[in-house]
Amino acid sequence: MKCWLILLIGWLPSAFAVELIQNTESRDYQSLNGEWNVIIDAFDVGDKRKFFTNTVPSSPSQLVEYNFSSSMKLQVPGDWNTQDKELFRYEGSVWYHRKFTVDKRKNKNYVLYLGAVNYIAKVYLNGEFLGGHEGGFTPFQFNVNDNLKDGENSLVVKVNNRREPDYIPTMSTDWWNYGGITRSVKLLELENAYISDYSAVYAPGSEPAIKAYFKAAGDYSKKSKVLFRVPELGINATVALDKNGKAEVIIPADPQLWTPENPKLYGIEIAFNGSEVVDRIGFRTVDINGTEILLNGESVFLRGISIHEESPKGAGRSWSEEDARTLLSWAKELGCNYVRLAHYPHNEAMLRIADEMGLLVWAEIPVYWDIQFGSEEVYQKAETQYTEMLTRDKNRAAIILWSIANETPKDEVRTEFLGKLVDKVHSLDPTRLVTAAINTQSTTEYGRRVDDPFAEKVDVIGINTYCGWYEDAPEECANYRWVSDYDKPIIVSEFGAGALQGFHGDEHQVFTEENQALVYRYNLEMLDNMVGLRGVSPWILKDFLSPRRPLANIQDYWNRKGLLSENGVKKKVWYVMKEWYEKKAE
Ligand code: GCB
Repeated sequence: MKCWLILLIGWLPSAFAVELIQNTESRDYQSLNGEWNVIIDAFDVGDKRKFFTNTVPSSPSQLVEYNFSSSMKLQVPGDWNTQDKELFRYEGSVWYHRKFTVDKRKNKNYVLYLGAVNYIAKVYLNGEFLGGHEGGFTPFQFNVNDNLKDGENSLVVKVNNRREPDYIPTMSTDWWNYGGITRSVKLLELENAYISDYSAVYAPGSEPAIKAYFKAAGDYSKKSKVLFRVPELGINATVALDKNGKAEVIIPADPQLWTPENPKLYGIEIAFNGSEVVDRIGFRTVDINGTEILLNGESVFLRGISIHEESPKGAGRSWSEEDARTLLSWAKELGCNYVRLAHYPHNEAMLRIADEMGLLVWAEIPVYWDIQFGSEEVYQKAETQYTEMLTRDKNRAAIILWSIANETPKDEVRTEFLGKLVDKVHSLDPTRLVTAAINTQSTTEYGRRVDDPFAEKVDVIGINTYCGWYEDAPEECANYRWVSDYDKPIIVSEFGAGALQGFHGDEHQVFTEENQALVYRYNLEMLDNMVGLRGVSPWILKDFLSPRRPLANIQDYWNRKGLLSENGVKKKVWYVMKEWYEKKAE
């Protein structure tokens, strides 16, 4: 295995890799979603046997020990675990294959885009290796101009979701390790020169403006003019690219600012070299002042909920707009103006719909628990995952918080690793706040003290605390007093308790709906007394699958801390939380 890993590092920077293309939905593309043939390869024989060549025997005497066309089928996008019983707990390699036809045109750039593959992907087009990707929740792409054929093409993706110590996340997580091609696959047909990336942000001041950035890719040497329009703001600007294909402009404009109450999005149009990209972007500012979080200069309290990217109908990775709407509508119904998208980058639809619905977002990568903080290689992986997420999502007004890590040990090596990542994220995006979920507070006579030196580095402190569940009796939580060594806003990024929906009993019997509600009531009293508290995102919207939750007849491999059951039935605690948010919103 190690040997394979060393090879892997070597092939990651592939010659075909291109920089991430902003807003692929707005480009011309052929969807490669649908049915793919797959071969389960538990012992990894496929590389040696060259599954990627999709060889069909040319005579009855030729021995070929695989055959995609007669093998089982899986839907893409989709995790494999919930599509086939045999794959429910499978962790290993699966080879995916599909054919597609292209009417290949001259002077175009063809880019193969994969929205997410968990965790390692190796991609082959017509038998040729395009490159690989590591990291289960961010997009990647390859230029396929040279490999793409006019007519029929054969695409093979080897996917491996085995957990390894030097991965992010690493060996243990409290969620299901869904494998597969979990988000959309597209063949983009772009012009010979195209705008690969752009951003538009609000620049406040006595003369407010929109600051826009454009980056061209492909053969842009002869094309240097970008047309940037925001019709509703009267912006119609021609922008010249520099010799590196980049441009930055500041255009006076006074937009209506995006807020959860009025999530105003402006249609923007970017025309370049005969094609146009359109987007909908909100403009707002976010800042801190002491223990306040300021949205457009006004103090805001974040009424939130944590969410896993799991189907509203039960098990399975969700990826569709429909699922995103259901999950986020539940958050709205609860009275939220904020969601914590745990514990990894969610699909793009979640962010776009959060923009549309007016839900502020905490986004994060799976630097979760005890990863290999001492390894420079692992650090580079974290930077890559962050850069990929941030590049994809930087135009979403909803995102105000980039979270660096979740519940990491309080030691120097980790603090150095995370501190470096904070600096990196700030340098990539100076317009948003950086946070982290920290669970390493010291105990005092009256409660807890926030004194983790890493808290020094972040703008907003996230606290995960399970008073009344993993520690202390529920009643004790009400008397808890929190003190912080830092004059910074605090978000209680997690608290909670488990309950099996429909299981009723005494308030002190664990896993009853009554007990869960009791734990919440006392925790909410604790939060009412918390100095510097500027938001909460209880754990969690709905029950989710986890291999760490084996208790038969109660958990059955579901983490039961949802306010909703796995398929959306409300537990008593839902109403406790909703009532608190109603009061908070007054
Ligand atoms: C945590 C973790 C979260 C778990 C949760 C739990 O602190 O951040 O991923 O699922 O606790 O249920 O124990």
